[in-house]
Amino acid sequence: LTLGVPDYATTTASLRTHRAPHWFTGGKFGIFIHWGVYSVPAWAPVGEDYSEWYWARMDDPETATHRHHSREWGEDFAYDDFIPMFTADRFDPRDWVELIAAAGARYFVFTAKHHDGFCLWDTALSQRSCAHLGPKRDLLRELLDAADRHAPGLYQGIYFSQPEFFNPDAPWYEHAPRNPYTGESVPYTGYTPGYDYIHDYQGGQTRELVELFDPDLIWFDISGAANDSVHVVPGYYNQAKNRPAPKDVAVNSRGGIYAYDFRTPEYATFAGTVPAAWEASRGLDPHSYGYNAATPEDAYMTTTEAVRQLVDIVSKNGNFLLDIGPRADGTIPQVMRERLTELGAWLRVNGEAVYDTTPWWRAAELGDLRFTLKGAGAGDGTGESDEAFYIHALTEPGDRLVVEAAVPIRPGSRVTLCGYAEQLTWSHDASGALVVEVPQAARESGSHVWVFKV
Ligand code: FUL
Repeated sequence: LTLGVPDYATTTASLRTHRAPHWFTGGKFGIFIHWGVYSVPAWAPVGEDYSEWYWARMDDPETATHRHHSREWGEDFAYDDFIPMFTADRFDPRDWVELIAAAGARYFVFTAKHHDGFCLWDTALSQRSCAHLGPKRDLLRELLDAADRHAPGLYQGIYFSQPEFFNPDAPWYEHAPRNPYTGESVPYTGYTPGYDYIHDYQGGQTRELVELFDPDLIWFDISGAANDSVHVVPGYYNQAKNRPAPKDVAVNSRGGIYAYDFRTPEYATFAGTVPAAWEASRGLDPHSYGYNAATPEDAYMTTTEAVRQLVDIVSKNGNFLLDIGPRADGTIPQVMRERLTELGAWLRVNGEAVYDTTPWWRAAELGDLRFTLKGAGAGDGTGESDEAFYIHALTEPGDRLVVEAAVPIRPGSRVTLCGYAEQLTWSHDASGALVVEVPQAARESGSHVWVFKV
């Protein structure tokens, strides 16, 4: 007797039975892409604010962005005047997905609509989109098609902002359609007015994204008391589940309901291991997801910092969603390309200690050391199958690595360093700490984070 899996119902109780899929919890590393009209001004006070918040900031006379805007573009230049300059004329979706795959990411998340309400797909519910304005192309469609063809292993995520800054139909902005700072009315280029914002428009657009693109993940943002998630998400789960070839999908914690697959700390991580699935995101930029042309190259996260962050997060049971901000023309700044390429090179050598691992629940961290493990009897010293215990040194080890923890190792266990061919000699010192001899050649063969395998 085989029982069918029941459909999800439109209740949070039902939605709370859903879990983050294995491709997500095992995937560990994704690339976030923030791209939109805000990529035209591409400005925020460096290290302090998000460039994708440009519109909200430029209208507030108190802000550095307001001063910058008046100086560069003039008081009368409205945010929507940037739309024609969002050209995407050098957007090469194949290049993007190949770069993401080469970075060793297992999935990506693309901003279909950010808070400015400008849609990067051809939505039937408004003409405020890249299909009718700016590039006059369906950018999301092009990206996902390129991923299907050129990076078929990558899982595809869609970011969707539930609120819009100045939407004239939005119920939660009592000042809408007025600028909250100046009281001026805000023209809203391309938007088709008259919808019930929550049910017809926000909910409608989410349903549309599900039906048109069948994404592997929905990354809601901001949420709010008013949302239609309890009606939209079951349809999404059921569509994935009831396909001829069922697939597992994920929804993040920002859809405004207490039912989600993973939590989403932003420019932050957890101090210790957290059992429920989570995903930390941040930009390579010191404090922006969208491109900030004012950020000097040396302020970007280095590859070493990014690899350390990835390892730290994974050792605590999280995923790392690392963000890039392409330029308005669709090119990806060289500094971002370099970081991603170097991350990929590190992951090709050390990825076995990252993907599909679990944290070592007994110790998330020990100074500069982190731990992950793999396989049922991981680290029991039998050397069976791919069972392994990994020690990650976040800084270059000296000639002896001392691990003051109850590492599962026993006589006859082999210790190696990922990327280095020779076996390493190990012992226990008088206090019981594991001591691994690390010859100079071994140290020099590593970079960013050194991974020891027991
Ligand atoms: C936040 C947004 O306000 C930011 O602009 C960015 O999209 C981040 C991932 O989520 O809530």
